[in-house]
Amino acid sequence: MQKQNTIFIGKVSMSFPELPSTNLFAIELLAKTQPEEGTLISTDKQTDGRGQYGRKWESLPAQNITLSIIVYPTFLRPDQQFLLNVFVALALKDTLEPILAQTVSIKWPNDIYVGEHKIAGILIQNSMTSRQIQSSVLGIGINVNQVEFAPHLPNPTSLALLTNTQHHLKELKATLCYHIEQRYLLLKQNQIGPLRRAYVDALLGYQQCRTFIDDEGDEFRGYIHGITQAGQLLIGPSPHLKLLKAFDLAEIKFKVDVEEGS
Ligand code: BT5
Repeated sequence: MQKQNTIFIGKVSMSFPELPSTNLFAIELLAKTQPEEGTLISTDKQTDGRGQYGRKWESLPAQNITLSIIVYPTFLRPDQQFLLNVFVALALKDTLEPILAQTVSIKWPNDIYVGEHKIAGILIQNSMTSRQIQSSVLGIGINVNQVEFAPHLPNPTSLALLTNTQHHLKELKATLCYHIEQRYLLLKQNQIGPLRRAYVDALLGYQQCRTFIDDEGDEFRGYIHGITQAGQLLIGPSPHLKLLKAFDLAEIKFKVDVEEGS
């Protein structure tokens, strides 16, 4: 894999043998100082990895990527925060697809999938005023060389499982930084239309009939048509019919049919 240089992402890099959570460390750092934009915090052993809504991210020591990057997207309004998910998810796709030589999808809103299996997760934590996003911690976990996972994880996979080979973590991190920077620069240049288009095109189940679970636990079938400005998922009853309903993350779960997967 080719190592690509960056201008600011990962130029300041802090690496720790062990941390509870790289996101937590980054948030604490932001409370104390103003770290350089692009500061990267990584650890070999994350003992209290966080997912969304208090969920956990589980990663065996020294086998995977667990890192956080600090950026200052002050050019975004609070109602545009979903665009941070968009650019980070696309950067992960850019990073993983050439290695895997197969399609990498984004399971709305921010999980990274190969087939019906989860290879990476994103946790973005923002600090904002009523007018702008002040700082953002981009937390990324990628399953790289781990080949055995706890049985309670629903559908994990890793680069090693998919390629039958071990991967160089430092090089992979450098490639990820490069793609994060490229996509971030597009966002900063206001290339919102192309970024949103690429995100929607990459959605797992886009324009396919899938099963969803609403906030009352009821299952229903529908077609993913895209996302709203705020990043809600648009689901319609047929591939073309324009009778759409927009769902927030808290309202809906996306059922993954693991048995259908790769
Ligand atoms: C995520 O949350 O997928 C976000 C994960 C972000 C992790 C990074 S690591 C560096 C940084 N520091 C942190 O503390 N966090 C970030 P969510 O969409 O809520 O998914 C969490 C769910 O994924 C869990 O409830 C499990 O079901 C599943 N899961 C946990 N670990 C996994 C793994 N290694 N591979 C696949 N699935 C996993």
